[in-house]
Amino acid sequence: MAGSRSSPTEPASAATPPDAIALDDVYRSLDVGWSGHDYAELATELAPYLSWIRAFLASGEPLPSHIENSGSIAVPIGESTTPEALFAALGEGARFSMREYPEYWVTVHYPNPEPVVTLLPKVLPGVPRKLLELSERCSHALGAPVGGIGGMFLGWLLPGFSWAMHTDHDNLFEQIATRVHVPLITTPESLWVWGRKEASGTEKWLLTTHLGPDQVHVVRVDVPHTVWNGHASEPRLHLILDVHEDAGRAWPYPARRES
Ligand SMILES: O=C(O)CCC(=O)C(=O)O
Repeated sequence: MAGSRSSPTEPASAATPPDAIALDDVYRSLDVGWSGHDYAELATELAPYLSWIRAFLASGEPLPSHIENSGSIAVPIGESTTPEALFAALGEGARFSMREYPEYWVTVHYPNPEPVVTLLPKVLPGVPRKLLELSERCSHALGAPVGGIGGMFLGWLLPGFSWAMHTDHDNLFEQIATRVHVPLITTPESLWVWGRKEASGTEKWLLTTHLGPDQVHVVRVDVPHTVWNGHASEPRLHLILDVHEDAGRAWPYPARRES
């Protein structure tokens, strides 16, 4: 189970903190048997979500962010919900602010020191058929449920955006130790990063990798991590699915056999 997994960043003793993370300890590439055509169909079915993101960005409305002239927007996929219902489900500790627009709400909350911006469309087109198929294929390949209502979102990063390094298994809003990422818009300058935080708060980036498009990537988020869109002008968009390891198997998953 998730609680028994080893942490590659856990020091053997306080005197010997790790100075490296092996990719195999935190990442898997997953073969779900999809072709480029399948990924293109998925992208087409997700197009309405992109329209909302682009409309919000074009509106000139403020995008709260800890990085000047940059930012991130998350958009849940699946069933329509209201900000009140979304955050009520998380209990009393969940504080948020919101702005209402004709087609969506934009909420801001603080699971970590930086603001997290979520765009909630008022009327959703339902779960795209290809996304259901992808979730089933991922669930089958991993042996744990993947995605589902509340566990599927799009993550848009403006150029220059990066989170502070964090973990997700231990915070009120997430409680997820492993995620699936499917890059929809990306450039080689967009990186996934694992590392550690010094006692002083200083971050050490120990391992970086680019998650390529038209592929399914499995990443550990119970190890300190961040993402970085290092491109000067292009955004990055990933489809992100939670892996519900409490209801199935957990890390480590077998490594993919290269043919
Ligand atoms: O890729 C993203 O947009 C978010 C990744 C991340 O930091 C997370 O899943 O915790």
